[in-house]
Amino acid sequence: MDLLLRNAVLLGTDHPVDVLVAGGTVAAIGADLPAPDGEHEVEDLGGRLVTPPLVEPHIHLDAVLTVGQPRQNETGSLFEGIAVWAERVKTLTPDDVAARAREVMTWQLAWGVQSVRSHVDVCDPDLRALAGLKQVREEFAGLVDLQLVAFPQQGVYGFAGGADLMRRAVEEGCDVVGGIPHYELTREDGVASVQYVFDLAQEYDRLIDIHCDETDDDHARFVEVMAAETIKRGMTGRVTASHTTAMGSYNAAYAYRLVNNIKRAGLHMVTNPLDNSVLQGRFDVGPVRRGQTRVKELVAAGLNVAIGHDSVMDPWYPLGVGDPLQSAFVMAHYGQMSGASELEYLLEMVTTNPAKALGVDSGGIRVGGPADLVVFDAPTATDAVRRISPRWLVMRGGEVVARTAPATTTVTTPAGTREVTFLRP
Ligand code: 17E
Ligand code: FE2
Repeated sequence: MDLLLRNAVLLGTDHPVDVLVAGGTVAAIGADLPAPDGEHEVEDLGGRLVTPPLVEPHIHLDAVLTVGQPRQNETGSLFEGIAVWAERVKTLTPDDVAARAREVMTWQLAWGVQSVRSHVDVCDPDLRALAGLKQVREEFAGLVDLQLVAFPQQGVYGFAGGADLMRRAVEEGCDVVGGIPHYELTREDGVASVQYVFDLAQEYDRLIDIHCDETDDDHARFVEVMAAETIKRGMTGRVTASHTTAMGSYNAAYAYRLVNNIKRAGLHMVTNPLDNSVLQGRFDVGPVRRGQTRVKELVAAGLNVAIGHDSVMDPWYPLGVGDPLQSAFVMAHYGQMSGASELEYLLEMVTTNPAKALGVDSGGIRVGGPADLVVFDAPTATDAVRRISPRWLVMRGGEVVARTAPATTTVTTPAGTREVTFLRP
């Protein structure tokens, strides 16, 4: 049945329009559209913000919901998180992974996320996490597009058999090749691991997404290797560098040269403000560095920068509900993106920008495009970020797949009892 959405404020505009959804696509957009002839429904969105689907470019679905298992991360550092996870990996089963990932993907869909890229730890001779995530990829087909990254959490060369496991994981269905050069045993191994990732990706025609320089060590310099390999092999557009937090600690002369080379390479950059705001700076005794990549400089250089969530309740980050708007909210603070246009841009950093990195539809809401969209219970992008507003409605292929009835709050004062919406009257 056709659906006419009235009074939708499309992202980047400030006046309401009507959107006609027919046959799974957007059939018309305009002011006061006439109702279609055939059987149809009409829903008035009352001036709510409508965006393209949210895209999650970086999460570890194999680890979600494992916080505290088998023990807590007492120091809160990345490295203790990796050690705790290695213990938990011993008891993984494909069903255990699938059950946890299925739960969080359902949460993500409720927030409007319709494409997800998940890293999957392949440092396991039985590749149990991959088996579990392949099962949920199948289950969510047509609803949430799930890309799987072969991710060597313990290192390609630091883990016995790591290189072979990477190849097997790619052969067994990973869409993307990952890496962790800053965690390899030596700098030389780190460089070799990046080259191995590029070799595999070329051999199997896969995309690349490397955890790169996720450390406060200003000597961690593997992003330059990624940029160089991308340039030399002509792989622009197919390569993403994730985390890259060491960039926040580089001297200005080096950073200047590096940003230029990243630009030449056209790397997609993914920053993960939730995890890295708590993981980095753990060895500083004050002032504590923020430990994040140079988001504003990368955006100013014209690069595609997207925001990732990274973790939901795992050894690295005990919080999270899977909502990219929480990541965007923290980005506004941690990255000081509080200017009016920066606040608006945060919405692009969780929708169209990650879509480009993943190579999924990033064309926005347009006539003839897919009827995949998200309605925020907010009149503007800034209000959506400020209130981390619920998703009123989520549509995929013309079908409503999630709805949230926002809470109502009433307050009683001597002036009487009234409802508050946390919007400027
Ligand atoms: N593994 C890693 O190396 N870094 C992270 N931030 C997470 C897992 C969450
Ligand atoms: Fe990560």
